[in-house]
Amino acid sequence: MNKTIIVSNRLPLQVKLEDSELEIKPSVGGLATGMKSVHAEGNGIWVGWSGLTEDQLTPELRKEVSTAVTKEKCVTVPLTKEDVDNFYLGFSNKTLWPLFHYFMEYTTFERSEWESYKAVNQKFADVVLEQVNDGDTVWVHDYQLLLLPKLIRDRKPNISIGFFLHIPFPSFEIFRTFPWREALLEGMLGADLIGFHTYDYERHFLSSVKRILRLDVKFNDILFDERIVKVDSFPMGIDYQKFYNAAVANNNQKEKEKSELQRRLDDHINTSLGDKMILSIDRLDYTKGIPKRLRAFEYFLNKYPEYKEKVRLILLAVPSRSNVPQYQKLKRETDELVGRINGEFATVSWTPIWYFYRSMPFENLIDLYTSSDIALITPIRDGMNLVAKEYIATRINQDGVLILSEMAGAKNEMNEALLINPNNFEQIADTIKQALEMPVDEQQNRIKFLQNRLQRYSVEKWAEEFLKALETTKNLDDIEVSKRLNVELKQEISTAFSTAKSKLLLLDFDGTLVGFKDNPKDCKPDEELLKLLDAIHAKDDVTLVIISGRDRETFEDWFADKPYTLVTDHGVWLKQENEDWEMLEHLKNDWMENILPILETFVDSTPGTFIEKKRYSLAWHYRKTDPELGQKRSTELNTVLTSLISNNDLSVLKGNKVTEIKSSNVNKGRAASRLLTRDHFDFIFAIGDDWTDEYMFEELPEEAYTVKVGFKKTSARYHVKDTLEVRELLNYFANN
Ligand code: GDG
Repeated sequence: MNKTIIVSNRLPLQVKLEDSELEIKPSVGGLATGMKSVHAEGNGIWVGWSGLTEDQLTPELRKEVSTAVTKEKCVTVPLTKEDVDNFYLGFSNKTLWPLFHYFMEYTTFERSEWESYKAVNQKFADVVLEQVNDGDTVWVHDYQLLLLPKLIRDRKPNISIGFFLHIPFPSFEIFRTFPWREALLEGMLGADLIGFHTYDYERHFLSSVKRILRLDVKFNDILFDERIVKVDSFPMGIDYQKFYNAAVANNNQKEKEKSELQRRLDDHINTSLGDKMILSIDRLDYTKGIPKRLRAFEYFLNKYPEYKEKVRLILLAVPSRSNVPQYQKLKRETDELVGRINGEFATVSWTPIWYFYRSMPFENLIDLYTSSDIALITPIRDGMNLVAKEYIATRINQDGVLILSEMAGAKNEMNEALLINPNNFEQIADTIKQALEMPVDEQQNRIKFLQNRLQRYSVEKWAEEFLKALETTKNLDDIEVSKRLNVELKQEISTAFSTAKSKLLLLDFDGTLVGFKDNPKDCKPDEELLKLLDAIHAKDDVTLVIISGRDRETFEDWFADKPYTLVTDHGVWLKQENEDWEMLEHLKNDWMENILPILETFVDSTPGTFIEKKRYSLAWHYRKTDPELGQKRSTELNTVLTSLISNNDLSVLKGNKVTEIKSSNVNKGRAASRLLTRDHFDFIFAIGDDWTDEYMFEELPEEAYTVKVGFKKTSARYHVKDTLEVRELLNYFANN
């Protein structure tokens, strides 16, 4: 039976060591809830670190942990203290976390920590690989495990892998500063589906993939390593019913059932009727904008002094990563600010800020959510922010106001909240006032909308949608229109080649025999290639043709003494062994003087592009420019040219990062057909990588072996991965 393996840095368990005694309880976080049904299903398991390092565990304790977690269908990844220091506190939290949240000034790039990050991702991979079988699904979570999808894929290519990032993916301008950026992207691309909270993060990721790895992206599909990787956004929800029900229970509880905190809150509400409570809850993290929020509250009290003694801010800051220096600094800053503001504004009967630096039990969280009139949630940058959603779910009478930062992923689905920019104190102060004065019916109208959505798109739904999308990626192979040229097929072709009496090989040059370079002039055939071609040509009854869009002059230079048949300029010129160049198509080139100035304006407005002038065609190359700009300009150029060339026998050919204008009645297909009429061939083989080669594939008889280089839509029968594999094929012919 196939299973789903969930992988995250931490297991959904709290494992603690108190006086050498183990204490293990299930954790109650959003992810654990969302995954509950997935995890419980069939023989699903969860892989992660227990929270205790190897040095803390005696062999007996290790066994005990293992037995206890196995009962919960979990498998631990053993980490040493050094791993945790370098991989988790170091690289994850001092490099990736600040960088992905746009805190460049907090980001450190330590080579040793990167090494540890790689090694620990490998440790996770080793544990997953012990558990996984073909047909299983693996769902990897978050920024600590960005390399894991590839590490699993490399060893188990046929399993379904999903990856979800819980934090923002930064813009290309930020991401490009990261020294090991290629490795991170490639790590993530090991997955079949990559999910983000919002479309913005998705778009930033695609932009980095295009610019850094220079991969082809079609809508939200990435063509990578002969696979299609899907990218999409799945905004994470909460366990709505759990929060709603808890709020109902809180509302119905009798006096003696109430928590101490609830009693204190009630006392306060009853003694200061009409006064309002503003709630703020976060982990104490610099991304959450706590100091700015405090300053904005101070600004509010100064701007609207009539609210002094009438409003109170409850600040719950949950301790987090307290051994990372930036978090220690933030703690000091928060303590000082609270002290200063309270000192400045407090009266005998009123303290403006109630500050809690601790984690509270769930029931106290509900006490706070249900007792507060306003939630003030103003992160500077936040992947999603579940607290905002939880506050809304607990408002059973649909009263209350949510003030939410535009920088939280949650704002996309929470338009009915009052959205603010966390850096704009004026706006925050005015919005707090607006919230304090908002009529109840308006509060209810807003909350109703928000609740409807949160109820529908709960965390269970989120997990379900993600897995459904992952399941559909399994059918993406159907898009593949050519068959992969595997070892058996290569042998079949090679045997057909050796037994045939008269063989025709049509080989495209750029992107097929040699890889692309920034400048097409640098693609000169290398010694190894020439040796291979010589060996093939030396065989009996072989007509070896290099058929290319290159101009005659270039090939005359590169293949000066070579006996191969050459077809240049997409089929204008033909050169056969011991013969002169022959013009296959009679062409004019007087149209060039009209088209050239247009291409020049495109070169001027698109840095990095250039024109290649051939005798009978003009090519505009845009491989070196920004990929999105290149794509956009090539579409524009196409429009301009189409209207201009309609009356001239010209056509526009879109090649691999090149647009070429040439005579309509010239193409590689026509040239190949002519060659076919000159002899009788009982073995025909054609290989090429781009659009211009499609003409050739289409013109050749059905029994011809046609091969596309790269994983693209094609009318060829087969495909190979890259130019390296083309060389391998040539070796088959040469050594047959
Ligand atoms: C990351 C991303 C993204 C808080 N204090 C207490 C407590 N909590 C619970 C809340 C909420 C969770 O912790 C916090 O979740 P957030 O989403 O607000 O923030 P991060 O921890 O930074 O989470 C974030 C999230 O991943 C999910 O993808 O939304 O953007 O940064 O559920 O209720 N729970 C208890 N006591 C507390 O004192 N029991």
